[in-house]
Amino acid sequence: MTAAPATPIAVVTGASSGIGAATARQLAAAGYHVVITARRKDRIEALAAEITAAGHRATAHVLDVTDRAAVDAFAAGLSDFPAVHVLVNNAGGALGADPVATGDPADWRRMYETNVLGTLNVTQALLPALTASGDGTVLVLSSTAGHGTYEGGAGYVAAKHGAHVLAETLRLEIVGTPVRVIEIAPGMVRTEEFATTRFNGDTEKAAKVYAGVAEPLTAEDIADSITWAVTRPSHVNIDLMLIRPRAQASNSKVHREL
Ligand code: 8X3
Repeated sequence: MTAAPATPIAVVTGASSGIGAATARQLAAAGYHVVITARRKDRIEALAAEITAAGHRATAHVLDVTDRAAVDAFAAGLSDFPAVHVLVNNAGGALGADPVATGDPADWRRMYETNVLGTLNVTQALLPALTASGDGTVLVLSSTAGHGTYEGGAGYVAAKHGAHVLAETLRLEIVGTPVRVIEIAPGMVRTEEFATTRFNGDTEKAAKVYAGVAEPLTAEDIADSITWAVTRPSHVNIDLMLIRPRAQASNSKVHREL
């Protein structure tokens, strides 16, 4: 009798809400043992319990992707698993929407730290395990903000361009190894926290982002694309998928019914 193949492991960062949580749910349903990471312990533990109750596999691990020592310790702990096949670098986000003339450098720094250095930290730490799996995937959640700018967006746009460049460069550098690099670049996605965090808890400003837009994308739409991309046969590399709602023609051209 041959042994059953080990369940593939998928690590998802920033999985406490939104796209990260939806991705954890969908990858678990697709057969991955998901390792759910984020800073908020209660949220990721509740999500892991929900996924487990649904008959799938999940483990929660508190992690701040900007803390390199914590990331290294997390990666070392993953050696309990036989192999790590997928890393979804989802942790990140936007802070502020001020023009360049008045933007807060602290917001810019924090966005670079989470969106770029956070992705760098986790990718560097897990690349050996992903390579050792013989069939690894590094997925970077960038944004349409990584592919064009808009007024008031420069700090976030600069950080997401950084995430895009990280993905594109890594793909060049590791070609020939058994690891592919996928970039998913969503446009307007309405999640419970993205815009509220951006506007420092101001729900009125956050609501304006989606005002009159019939159907912004949902976290589930993006999780669906992520799950599709990572479940393609391993020789197929979806380099980049740029996804917008039908009502959004560009970063700044949005149809609103007001
Ligand atoms: C989210 C897209 O338009 O808020 O990554 O920059 S946008």
